[in-house]
Amino acid sequence: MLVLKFQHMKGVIFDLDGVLVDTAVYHFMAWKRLAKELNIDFTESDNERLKGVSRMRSLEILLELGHISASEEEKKLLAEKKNSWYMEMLQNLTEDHLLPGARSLLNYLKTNGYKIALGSASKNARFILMKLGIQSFFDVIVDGNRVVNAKPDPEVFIKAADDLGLPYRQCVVFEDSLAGIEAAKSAGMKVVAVGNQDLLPGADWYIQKLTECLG
Ligand code: B16
Ligand code: MG
Repeated sequence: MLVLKFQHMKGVIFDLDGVLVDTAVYHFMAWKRLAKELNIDFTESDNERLKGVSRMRSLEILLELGHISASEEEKKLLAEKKNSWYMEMLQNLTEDHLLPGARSLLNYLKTNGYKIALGSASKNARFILMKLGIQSFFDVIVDGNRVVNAKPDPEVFIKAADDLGLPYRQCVVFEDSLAGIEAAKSAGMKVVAVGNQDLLPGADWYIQKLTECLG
C-alpha cells in the first residue's frame, strides 16, 4: 500500500487536472476548436505539451505551432474565447467525473489526520472542485489565480505548504506533469507521479491510477 510510505508526511498536495479529474480532454477540445479557427494543425500529441502549463503559456505554444504572432490584446481575447468554450463543457462535470480512487484516497487521508491542499495551475480550479463535490476535503486551495510563477517554478506548492503550516519535507505531491514534478522536487517535497516513468522522470513513486494507493 503506497499510503503506508507516507508515515513521516503530514500534508498531501494534489494537482487537479490529470490527477483528480480528467479535464485535459475538455482543454483539448477547446484548444482544437480555436486552432481550427486559426487554421493551425493541432494534434493530441501537441496537446501533451499543454498539460500543467498556464492558460496563456498554452496559447503561446499553440500560436508558435501555427507560426502566428499576436499582440498582448489579441492573445487576451483568444485565451478568453478558449476559456469560455472550456467553461461551457465544465458545466456538465459531476461527481462521476472524479478519477477512480480519488474519493477513497481523500477520505483515507482526511480520516488519518493528513492536511490536504490543492496545487493547480488552473484558474477554474475552485469551480471544478465544487462541481466534483470534493471542495470540503481541502484545507488549502492554491490555484492559477494565486500564483505568479507557473510550474516548474515551485511557487504553487510552496504556497500550499506555507498555508498548511507544514515543512516542505513533510509534504507529498501528486502530479501528472513533468513541470509539476520538477516544481515539487525543487520545493524539497516527495512526489507521486500519476503516469509513466519514461515520460515523467524524477518522481519518488509511480502509479497509473489513484486506486493503487490503497490497494
Ligand atoms: P485554466 P493542473 C492545468 O491544471 C492544466 O493541466 C493545463 O492544461 C491548463 O492549461 C492549466 O491548468 C490552466 O487552466 O485555463 O483552467 O486556468 O494540471 O495544474 O491542475
Ligand atoms: Mg495536471
